[in-house]
Amino acid sequence: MTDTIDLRSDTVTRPTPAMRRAMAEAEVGDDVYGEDPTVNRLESRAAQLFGREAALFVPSGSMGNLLAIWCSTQPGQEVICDARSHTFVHEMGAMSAIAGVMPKTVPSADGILTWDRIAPALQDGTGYHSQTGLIELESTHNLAGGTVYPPEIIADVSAQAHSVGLNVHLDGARIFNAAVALGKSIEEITRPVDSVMFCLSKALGAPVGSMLVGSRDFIARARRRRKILGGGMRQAGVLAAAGLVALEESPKGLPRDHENARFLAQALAAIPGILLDPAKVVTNIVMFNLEGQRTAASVCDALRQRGILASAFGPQLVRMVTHYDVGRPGIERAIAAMRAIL
Ligand code: TLP
Repeated sequence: MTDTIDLRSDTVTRPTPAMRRAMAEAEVGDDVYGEDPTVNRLESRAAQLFGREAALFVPSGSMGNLLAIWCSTQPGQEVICDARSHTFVHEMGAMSAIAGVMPKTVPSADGILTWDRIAPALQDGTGYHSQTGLIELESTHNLAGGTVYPPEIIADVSAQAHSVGLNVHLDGARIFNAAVALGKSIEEITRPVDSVMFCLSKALGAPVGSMLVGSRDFIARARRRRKILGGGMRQAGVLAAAGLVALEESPKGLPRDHENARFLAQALAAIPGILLDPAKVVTNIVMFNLEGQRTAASVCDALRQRGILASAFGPQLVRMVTHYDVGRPGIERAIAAMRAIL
């Protein structure tokens, strides 16, 4: 039987042999006492890579985004975010349930919020209105198909936000993919924002974990609130060890994932019944719409029968994500299956 090709997400990767070795050998302590040397090393390294004062290891990207929102707002405020942002669409309403804030969604082209879209959504808290507390951006943008914020837009939105006293949080779950696509350093592309969440467990391939980076005060607040959420992880050095390998080793594999995504997108775009602009595929996410009566669920079922896993992200929206566990032959199998099905 041939192996399953799992393109549902880049979260499905298994730890590399180097990660498993590092996990087995990790020096550990109790991180709730701040005594896990490997977690401390990971946090220092992340802060250094992003040019920040401090970083916090968190169990998931969702928790990292929630902590960032919670530590940057007051209950009753609004968070301006893209209408298709992960925080709004895929985080279970956590910002409202726990931080007590409301998402104020703004539609965008390709997931990229520009200041001219944000400005009309700002509210100063007078009269009947709640107050804007934070602006949240996402790069790469998941639901828009892995699109990348142009650095000048991040810089402009941040400068304008700061001029009206607002902070900007970046959901950079796949920020390393953005850096590779732009050919720039992580520090350079994230410098203008106030906080960044990025995932070790997506494109970088670590089994578990994400990081929040920002100022010392902000991270100290986030550390207390991580404990409130039950996110104090004790001997988490075994996980942080894999995260350190992911940080140092995995970015160099991302260009290959991006090439595979481009190759996949070009082939899919040529299949009748698929709506996809391959020019927009610049990282590792391939999103496409189906034409006519076909549903995403039925196509994903048919793919599954051929040993290919993809995700239905809407009634007719399908997502495939490339990652290091799937090489070119796997991508070719996925293309052949889609041709056969459609
Ligand atoms: N995204 C997952 C699913 O939740 C959709 C995926 O498979 O892509 N921000 C962005 C932009 C994300 O794509 C994700 C995960 C998160 C945050 C949350 O990370 P986790 O899953 O670690 O909570």
